[in-house]
Amino acid sequence: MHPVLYRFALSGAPVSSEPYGSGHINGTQLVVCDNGERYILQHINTNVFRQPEALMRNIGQVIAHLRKKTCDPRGVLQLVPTREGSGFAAENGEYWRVYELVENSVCYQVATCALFYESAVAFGRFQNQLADFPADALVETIPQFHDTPARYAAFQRAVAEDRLGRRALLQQEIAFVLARESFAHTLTDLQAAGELPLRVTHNDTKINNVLFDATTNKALCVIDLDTVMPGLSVNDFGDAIRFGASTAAEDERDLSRVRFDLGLYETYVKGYLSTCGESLTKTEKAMLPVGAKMMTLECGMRFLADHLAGDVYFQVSRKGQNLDRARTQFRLVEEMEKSWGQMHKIVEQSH
Ligand code: ADP
Ligand code: GN1
Ligand code: MG
Repeated sequence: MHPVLYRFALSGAPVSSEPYGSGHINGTQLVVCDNGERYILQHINTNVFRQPEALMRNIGQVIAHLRKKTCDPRGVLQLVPTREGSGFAAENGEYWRVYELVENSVCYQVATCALFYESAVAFGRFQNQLADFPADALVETIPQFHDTPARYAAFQRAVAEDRLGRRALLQQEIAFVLARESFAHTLTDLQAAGELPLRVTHNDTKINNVLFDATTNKALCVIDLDTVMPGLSVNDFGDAIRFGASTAAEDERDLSRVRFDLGLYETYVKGYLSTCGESLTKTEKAMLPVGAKMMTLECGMRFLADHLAGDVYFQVSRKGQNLDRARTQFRLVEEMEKSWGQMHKIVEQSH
């Protein structure tokens, strides 16, 4: 048992603590107490999150706001304070937090169509419930996270540096990105012109960051709030599409298996707009397809830049994995471009 547990105001004495779930960032443990109560203990990864105290302030504020709008006790994560009343415990530069376990819940790594719809309902509700929260009160825990022109500039630097001499073999992929430079500015330009509002965004809108009711498979709540930051709603939407509306894994090598599934896209649009359609502006709705393509292109650029730099950010388990990842993203971008008219039509017909 980790001694830090005794600093939290648990309802009983902890009797076991075991690794739990399949998250890749934080260390997550399931804690069981002698009275049967169960908790989630998380060790915050301070290599990824450099400002853990600001991060915990963000989470605390967002949870408090969501709580005001949610009747279901399982509808929002609940932090367990330390005995001194803090939302986290710090020990020798290590940071810990405890959540109440959401009972009778399940987390899926792979989506079916019905689960994908439900995840859209959950992320839409999250956006809707936070629409009146002052997004600029949150700290940008990873600065310029979805500043696509800044990501583009970083990509250009990686190409220029060509640290491992890989550039010569990547002419096609590099040209693919360079041809889309002006597109990369679309959303940041609209934001600068005041046409897209700053929102509270989640920034990791995958299906495995939603808990579902184990009996009904209805979405209960959004978890993994570490990357909650000010941002653009369409980017959260876009990241969910990038990951969830592909027919293949992110690192698939056989590109003939990588398709952008318009049916899954439509499913997500419908679920998302069913819960947040009313709080999005006309421009935000119109820009949903742009968000999908932007997040896919941006992620592809990040993978390719990392491949050029020698795999320093995204972990690889085999040689060339970041290049494979970049290629799947570019294939999806191409497919979105072919379906561009339909992508817009689906949004127009869904609200
Ligand atoms: P990571 O940043 O590592 O992905 P998450 O916060 O997503 O960490 O948590 C990892 C896993 O732990 C989740 O996928 C989920 O299975 C489980 N989990 C996290 N919080 C809770 C909770 N409050 N109740 C039940 N399960 C949870
Ligand atoms: C990272 O850790 P994971 O897989 O949830 C990355 C995302 C990328 C994703 C691509 C903090 O997320 O932005 O879309 O990889 N998160 C961070 O697989 O950089
Ligand atoms: Mg997670």
